[in-house]
Amino acid sequence: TTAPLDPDLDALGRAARRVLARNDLGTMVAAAPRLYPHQWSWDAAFISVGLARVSVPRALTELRSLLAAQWSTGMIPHIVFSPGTSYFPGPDVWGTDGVGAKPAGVQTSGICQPPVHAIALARILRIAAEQGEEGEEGGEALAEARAFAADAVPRLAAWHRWLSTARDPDGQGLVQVHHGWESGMDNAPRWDAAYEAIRVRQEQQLRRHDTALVSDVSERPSDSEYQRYLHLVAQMRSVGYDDRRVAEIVDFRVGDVFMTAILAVAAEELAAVGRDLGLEKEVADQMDIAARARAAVLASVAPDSGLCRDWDARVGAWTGAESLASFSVLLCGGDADAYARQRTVLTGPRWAGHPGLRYALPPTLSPDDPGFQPRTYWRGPVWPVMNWLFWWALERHGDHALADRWRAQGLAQLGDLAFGEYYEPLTGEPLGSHEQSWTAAIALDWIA
Ligand code: 9WN
Repeated sequence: TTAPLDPDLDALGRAARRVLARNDLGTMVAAAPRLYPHQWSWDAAFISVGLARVSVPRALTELRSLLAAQWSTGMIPHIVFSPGTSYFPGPDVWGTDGVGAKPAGVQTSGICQPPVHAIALARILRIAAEQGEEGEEGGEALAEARAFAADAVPRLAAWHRWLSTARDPDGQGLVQVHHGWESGMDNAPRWDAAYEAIRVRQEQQLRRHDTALVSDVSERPSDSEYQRYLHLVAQMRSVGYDDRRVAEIVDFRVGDVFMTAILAVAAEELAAVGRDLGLEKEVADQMDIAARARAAVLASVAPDSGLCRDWDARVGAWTGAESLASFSVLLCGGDADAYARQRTVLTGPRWAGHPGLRYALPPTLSPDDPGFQPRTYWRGPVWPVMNWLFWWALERHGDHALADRWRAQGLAQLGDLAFGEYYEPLTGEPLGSHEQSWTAAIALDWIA
């Protein structure tokens, strides 16, 4: 079944609210009802934007819960575990309980995810302001959001600082990830070379639930991919998740251009919020972080293709595998020519303009790429939440015509009311988890 081209937006909105309400565990929304029964870092940020369309206070609670799990280093962990539900790898595998940097009383993983949180905070403040100015009728939401922001800005500033220091030990400029999970694009082909170089000496017992929860195991990463994922977790655990030690010993250390582009815009969004609240101390620092991140993204652009590349820090070489992340200049801008060139390729027949696509939206890999797998996770499917992120960035750059087109196509895709985690780009079939929270959240933001 595929969605109609003119979805009923009222029905879509009602269904999206139901998904968020059903996945709400109280002070955190599970990323998905069965597959991901905990709070995920970047999911929580996107989810909070959708929640703000329903209730600004509930949206703030979502970010407050996540920030309560922030490590003293500044790192926001990629999972905050809810009690008593199953997911593999769970807290026993991560073994973060004795780690001094982790706040007591919460169970978390020991890695991070892309820093979209300040983007969410700025958007929530905007949504709150639409309900009324402070001190005027309807202004309670904005008052509450601004009070929350006064507390959140220094925390998010520390998070960004950690990314730009602890995660750039060589001063190369790109934010380094130690695990594909940190990129949020777990098994994207851009990580293949780094993963292939890993020798797993001791296979671990896999207690996966995910493969039983999707209709077809090929929608998920393979067991041999999971062995590598767990090998990296074991390495980080063996040195107590100490930033410096991990950077020395871990078998995966890649400068992630997409994460860096997100940091550039998130730091600017945070600076703007800080300025608005009179928190001048943070503003200059965040603008520096943004400038450095943006420069690193632009320096990654390959002269021949015009596309962005990641940096394999262990090998000391660019890795140029083409993927959605190759278009990171569309997120952070900074060079009109580079932007225009990437925009032309991404909207052209190799990508979102591919004639075989059900909807004219960018998939995670070009259908013309020999490695294109239309049903397999980050190796081909189209992810609604990525469409929202690119839409948001296009709007920010004033690229409204394309933004409008992608929003319309993105809404059409969601008209099936499945709220798929990802979609088969050629047929429009929902894949992975259904009732995925961030998919419902971005639908609510789009139709507001
Ligand atoms: C591992 C929750 C998360 C997303 C990621 C997505 C997937 C987890 C998994 O689900 O990753 O973090 O178990 O596969 O790749 O982007 O945040 O929705």
